[in-house]
Amino acid sequence: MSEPRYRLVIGNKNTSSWSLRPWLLMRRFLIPFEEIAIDLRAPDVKEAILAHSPSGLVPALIVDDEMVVWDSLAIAEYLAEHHADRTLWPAGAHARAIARSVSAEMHSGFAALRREMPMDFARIKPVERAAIGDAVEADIRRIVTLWRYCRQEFGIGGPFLFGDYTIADTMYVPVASRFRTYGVDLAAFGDDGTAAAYVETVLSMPEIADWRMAAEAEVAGQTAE
Ligand SMILES: N[C@@H](CCC(=O)N[C@@H](CS)C(=O)NCC(=O)O)C(=O)O
Repeated sequence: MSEPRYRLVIGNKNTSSWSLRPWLLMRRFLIPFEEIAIDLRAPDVKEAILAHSPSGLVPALIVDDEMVVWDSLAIAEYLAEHHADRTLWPAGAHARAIARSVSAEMHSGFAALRREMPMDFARIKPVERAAIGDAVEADIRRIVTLWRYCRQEFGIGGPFLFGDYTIADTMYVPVASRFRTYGVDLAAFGDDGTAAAYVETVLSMPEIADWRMAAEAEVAGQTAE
């Protein structure tokens, strides 16, 4: 059976955190795809996205020009189901259930962190500890707890949340980027070094270097405008 033709509709690499998730998942698991890039700052952005994605949001995955899967987590689930030979979710029912729980928690939660510290992948702009409010602090503390728990309970076989890289990591990579670019000292939020090491691990992935290069080019282009 031939591989499906995948086209992934994504937004700007510097700011579109939801786009980064399936992009990284596909790159990491060597699932070939073409990119359809939408400039989310363009005046006709809604029409441009709606030409591909019925939700009017990115990311969306076009399969064989026949169907569209939209929403980052639905795309991840679709790929896990259709590439069952690759462990996009961890092996083992217990680990899989926890990986799904932490992924869903990211997908539906951490509103304060997302609002106050939007992904700005290629710009370093540290925030003072005193400027971090209670709601963002609670989000950061919860993420540190969750990362420590996954690493300790399930991470024995490798440096990622469940050992090897899975969908759970893909969901949290944009958070790691925020901690880096906003200069968040995770030790001040309950980290014993585990979460800081995890940030280092995910941001050192070679696929992330490619994404960062593109994000930096975008930012340089905007500065020149
Ligand atoms: N729950 C969605 C969120 C998608 C989303 O909010 N995408 C943003 C970009 S990161 C978007 O398409 N914004 C375009 C707009 O609002 O016009 C997912 O997980 O894919």
